[in-house]
Amino acid sequence: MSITERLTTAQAIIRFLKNQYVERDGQEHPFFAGCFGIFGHGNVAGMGQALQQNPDFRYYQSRNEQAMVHTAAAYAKMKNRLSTFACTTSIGPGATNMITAAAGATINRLPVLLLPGDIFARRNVAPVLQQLELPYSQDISVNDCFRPISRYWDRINRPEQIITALPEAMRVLASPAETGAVTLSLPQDVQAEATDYPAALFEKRVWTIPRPRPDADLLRKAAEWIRDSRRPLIVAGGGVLYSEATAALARFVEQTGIAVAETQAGKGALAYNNPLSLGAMGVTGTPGANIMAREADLIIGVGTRYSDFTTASKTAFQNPDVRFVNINVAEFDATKHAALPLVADAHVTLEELSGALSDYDTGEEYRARAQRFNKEWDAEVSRIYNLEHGPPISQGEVIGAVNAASGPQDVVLCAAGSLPGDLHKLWRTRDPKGYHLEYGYSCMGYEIAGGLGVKMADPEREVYVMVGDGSYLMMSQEIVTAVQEDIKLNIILIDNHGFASIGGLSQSVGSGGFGTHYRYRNDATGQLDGRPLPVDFAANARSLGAHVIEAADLPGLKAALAEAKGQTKTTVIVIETDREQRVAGYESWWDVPIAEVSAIDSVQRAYETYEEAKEKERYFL
Ligand SMILES: Cc1ncc(C[n+]2csc(CCOP(=O)(O)OP(=O)(O)O)c2C)c(N)n1
Ligand SMILES: [Mg+2]
Repeated sequence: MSITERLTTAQAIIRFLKNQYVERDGQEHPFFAGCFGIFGHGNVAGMGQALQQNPDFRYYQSRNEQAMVHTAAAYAKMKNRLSTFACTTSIGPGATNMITAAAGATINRLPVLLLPGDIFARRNVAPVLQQLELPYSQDISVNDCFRPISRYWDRINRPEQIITALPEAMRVLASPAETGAVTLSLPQDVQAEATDYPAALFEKRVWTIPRPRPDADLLRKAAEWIRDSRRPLIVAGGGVLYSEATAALARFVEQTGIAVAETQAGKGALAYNNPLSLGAMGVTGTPGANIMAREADLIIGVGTRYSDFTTASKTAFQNPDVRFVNINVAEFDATKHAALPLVADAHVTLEELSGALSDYDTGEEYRARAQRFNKEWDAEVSRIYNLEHGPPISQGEVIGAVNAASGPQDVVLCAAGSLPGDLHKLWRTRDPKGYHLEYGYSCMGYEIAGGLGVKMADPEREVYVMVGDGSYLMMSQEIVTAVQEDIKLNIILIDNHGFASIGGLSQSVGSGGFGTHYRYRNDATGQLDGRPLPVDFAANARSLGAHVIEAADLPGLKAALAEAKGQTKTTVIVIETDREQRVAGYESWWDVPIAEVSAIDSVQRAYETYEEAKEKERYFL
């Protein structure tokens, strides 16, 4: 007779999760660091009860369901996807609050396990509080909204269904190619129901994260393409970091002399001062990266999904003969741009390519040119770091001060606004995990919640969360969670009275910044162009339990950053900046459609330049 154990569905889920491990390169890691949750009637008696009786699977409280998924995703990103959190919520709004961050996790290819409560499977008491009723079906709840943004989605209508659902959930979460948000919808009655589970379900399982090698013929061909190219360029994406391939990349680059441009997720793949580092690529890129990309006859994309910010809306690669070799563990990404696809792990593929290219070098001229770009860019960064603007000072100076104050191992973190572009260009990254940008979804509100996840993943590093006033107002409440867990974040809050980023964009499309300032409604104009709104960010952060320092100028900011270093609790530094003192764009373009007809002259003019620029967009077939 097989051995069974009588548990509720929720208890069995926790028992299973506790026993899941992943292994890569011979090293084993527990896959789940615990469970974030906010309780309501949809999970308090099910998952809540199960967590209570499993204190070794730690429960973390959050202020907002979206935030806790950001935290889990940031944690997973920092751990190179080898570990994450589960997230439990009530039904209805508690569940759907997770959707925004779940989409972010899937887009960024980061594993998170979502366990939203769901309406009664039993149905007799329907409609329950917070239930969506539809006249045409009883088989739908708001949790069906998770389907398009989940890499695996299931609804558990009977306790025994988890016996087959949980291993599938793990297969997807642990797969470098498939990973993203995984949703198991848990009807509130089913969570609390018990059955006899096979004991084997709870045995320790180790999921091996493989390092698939490329097809031998394709690898040979890729080496030929590289040998034949005169102007190759590597585009390094997040996959380089997740695969822990940065040292292999540095060796490959040193050996071959091929220069590297980095995407937002790939920044840090190469140290900023490596002579073959061209820095940021694309819309928010450096002149060197964008000029060399424009001329390149071969792009070697490593672990990149080629977002429009990387490809400058498909205008970045202008050489008529350009070809692509893509190294990617996901076939979906490997085949983009009609590339020669090396569907494989970045680390082992770079090593195999190194072996196949022992006779290859880009040559002195190429190397010298890349090095010149690297040096010139560093001088430009220094110029922007030391602008001596204002006060209010410039955002570039703030970035310079934070970079100087942070140690090489420390982490800067950001997600939305004008900061990501400026950081992509200006941050001097000294460690592969030193730069953490959520720029797949660029979700305002990720910053502080994400900072929490990074610090939980690596408490030894100082974490510098850089957040705009707009993002802060959208989601800052996780300061409370940081205080609750005694987790120290350094939060640099940049107050520029609204949306510098979208304000600038609005100007560039001819709309003059409409709707992007934080100002009172003006009775005279009827518009939002009155006095500035009187938000007291320092008082706000202090009220949540943070230590707060207000800085008025650059010396004040530097002193604040020094003081923050000595602090043991989460510290918020508030600094006002001049939103009009922007960092320029360099040799790139972004497709933001402009009104084809308009009553406003500036829009008409912007449309004409837009039409012209759009002609550079290419298909790669
Ligand atoms: C959740 C969400 N809503 C809207 C946007 C579009 N958006 C991008 S940046 C931005 C403004 C950000 O303002 P702030 O944080 O103050 O940064 P700043 O632009 O001033 O640098 C907006 C609204 C977004 N990225 N995320
Ligand atoms: Mg702002």
